Amino acid sequence: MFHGKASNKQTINQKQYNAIWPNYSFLKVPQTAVSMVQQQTQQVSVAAATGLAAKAPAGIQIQQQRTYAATTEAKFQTKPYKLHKLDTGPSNDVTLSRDDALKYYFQMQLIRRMETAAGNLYKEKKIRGFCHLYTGQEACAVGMKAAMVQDDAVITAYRCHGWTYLMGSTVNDVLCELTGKISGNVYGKGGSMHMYEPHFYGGNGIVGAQVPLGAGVAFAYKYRNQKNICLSLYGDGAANQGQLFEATNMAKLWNLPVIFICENNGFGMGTSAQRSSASTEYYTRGDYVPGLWVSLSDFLCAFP
Ligand SMILES: Cc1ncc(C[n+]2csc(CCOP(=O)(O)OP(=O)(O)O)c2C)c(N)n1
Ligand SMILES: [Mg+2]
Repeated sequence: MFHGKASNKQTINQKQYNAIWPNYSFLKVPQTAVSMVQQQTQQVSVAAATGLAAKAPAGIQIQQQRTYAATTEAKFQTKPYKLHKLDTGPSNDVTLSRDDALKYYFQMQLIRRMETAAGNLYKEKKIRGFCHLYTGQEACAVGMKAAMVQDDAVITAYRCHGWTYLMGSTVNDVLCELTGKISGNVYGKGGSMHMYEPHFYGGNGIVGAQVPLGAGVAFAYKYRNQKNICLSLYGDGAANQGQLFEATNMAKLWNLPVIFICENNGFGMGTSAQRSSASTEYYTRGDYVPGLWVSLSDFLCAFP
């Protein structure tokens, strides 16, 4: 597996690439889309910075309503958690510093805008093949990334553009990958579903298949005595796959440092979770494994 930022990326030039993959090099690098994403995200972020002071809780003095420098942190209550085989859950009280708030808001805005650009490029037929967007689920990835420590790993299904950015790629890397360019995350050969970064194991197209792979990454950590975890993400549709239960069994049996995370967006290819699942309480599915339900849209629920 090669990574977008790996030094071996420079060893192949456009001429060599064209010789091997002639059909993929006719598209222009979508520079307009890239700069549009960056510009728009910057503007929204500045607007957010000015707005944060207005939301400061009572007791925090605001010197100037229109500057954010006066407010260094704010306290929030998360939406309630639901617990499975756990006596206590994480605290509902979260304190967020101004710098962190702006950083994570920026990341969520950037992913949203990058996905909008990707959606437009798809409609213009500049993205061929698959294009699964993460619109509406940005808070999940940004919250989880905020809680991860160095060398923690993540593996997900095919909605991977946002994760690829969070794990180290640039907007340019992602959009070039989507449009089949050599400057893409994996030389334009992976496309929407197959992007990678160090400690990011993709981007996987077979529903549910990434879950046991995530358990495998966790096994490697345990085997090497490395104090890291692997986040293994899947959807509500994938939740009914047999391999999930097999992976959960092995993970519990060997006490692997893995967290299985079901991102329930309510549908699997247009079929509602209620129609496909006998139980939609996915956080209890692990049976003997503790589970936690958190709001999909509340970034603060995953905040460390
Ligand atoms: C093994 C397998 N079966 C079927 C498919 C076709 N397929 C692609 S996406 C999808 C639905 C998955 O839904 P969900 O897990 O909820 O993910 P979401 O798209 O909602 O993120 C299916 C059945 C596939 N890719 N792999
Ligand atoms: Mg789904």
